[in-house]
Amino acid sequence: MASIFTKIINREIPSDIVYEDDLVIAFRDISPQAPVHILIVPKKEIATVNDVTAEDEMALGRLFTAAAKIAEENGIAASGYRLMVNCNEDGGQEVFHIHMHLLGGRNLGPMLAKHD
Ligand code: DGP
Repeated sequence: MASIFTKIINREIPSDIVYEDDLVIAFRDISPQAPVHILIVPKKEIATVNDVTAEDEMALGRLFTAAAKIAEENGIAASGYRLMVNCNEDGGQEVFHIHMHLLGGRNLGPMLAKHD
């Protein structure tokens, strides 16, 4: 079954798309955790980082090129931002189609929540 992000890529589900090229698409997260929260997604449906192969390197490298462009366009390149990729349960992954979170527009604080 197609992932929810494949449905966004195919325009079967609406989203606020901010960038698209031959290999990746980027759209605003439905539940933003920061003033700028954009998901950058390879068009190829790869479930998790564990499923990445060498043939995916071009598309996955493109996530960074796109992130830099999108950060600049959203005015957060100089102030800074965080790029995040979650994997499986302990990583907090909810959508099993690899994606990079681009978060910024405020100071994001420590990288991880503190736990005992
Ligand atoms: P992760 O936990 O890393 O798998 O993040 C999944 C993100 O996807 C989460 O921040 C919410 C977002 N999301 C889930 N469904 C949709 C959707 O239908 N549209 C958009 N724009 N974002 C979605």
